[in-house]
Amino acid sequence: MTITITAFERSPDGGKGLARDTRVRWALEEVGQPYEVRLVSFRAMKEPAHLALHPFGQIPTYQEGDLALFETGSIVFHIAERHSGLLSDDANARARAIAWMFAALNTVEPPIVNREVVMLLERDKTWYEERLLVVEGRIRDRLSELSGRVGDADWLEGEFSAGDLLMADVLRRLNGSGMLDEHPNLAAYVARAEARPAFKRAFEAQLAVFTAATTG
Ligand code: GTB
Repeated sequence: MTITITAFERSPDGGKGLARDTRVRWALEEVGQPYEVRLVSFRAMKEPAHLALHPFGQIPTYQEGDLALFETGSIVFHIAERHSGLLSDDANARARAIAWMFAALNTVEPPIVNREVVMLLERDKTWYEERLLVVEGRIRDRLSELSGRVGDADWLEGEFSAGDLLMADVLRRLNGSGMLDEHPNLAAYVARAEARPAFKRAFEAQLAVFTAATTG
């Protein structure tokens, strides 16, 4: 059955792979599943046809036969459950990997997104610098904790898993901030993840959308 995901017609990141379709593309590449991409404009995302797939009018969505999913956590989990390569067959290892998936999305990603919101929408406020320090402090707390846990391991729980995929993709949003470099083991963790052939294919695929849009 054909898998179709949605992605931005024009990603505001200019092809840096920061929009969340990248993690879905990456998961599909890791398990060797081909997929098609339907590009949507910001306007189309808020129209009834897309809202039927995604109640919040966002990307990415995932369609496979009569199954339609939204939320990257659920999509990556679905892919990992249906195909081998992202979740261990061992029940406890699998449960721990799932815990890291939730940790990536519920504990680490929120302060990182908050920083982006502050930088995007609050830059003109008199209290901007002060607020940014507070928000970055919350990220630094999480990074210190995560760094302590990762130590010198390659991945969070032995083998690379869907937990690593989501965690690394979340941390990628800090590329260029300097904050990851404060923890060389986390910077190396993200670099290790980005060096995976599946990530590279996913990255190139999302970049191709941007390149086609700017040269076409
Ligand atoms: N919790 C949802 C999930 O994990 O699927 C969040 C989905 C989401 O935030 N989607 C964003 C979206 O559709 C795109 S990824 N936004 C449009 C809207 O809400 O109207 C977020 C994103 C967008 C752009 C950049 N960038 O340009 O750097 C980075 C991340």
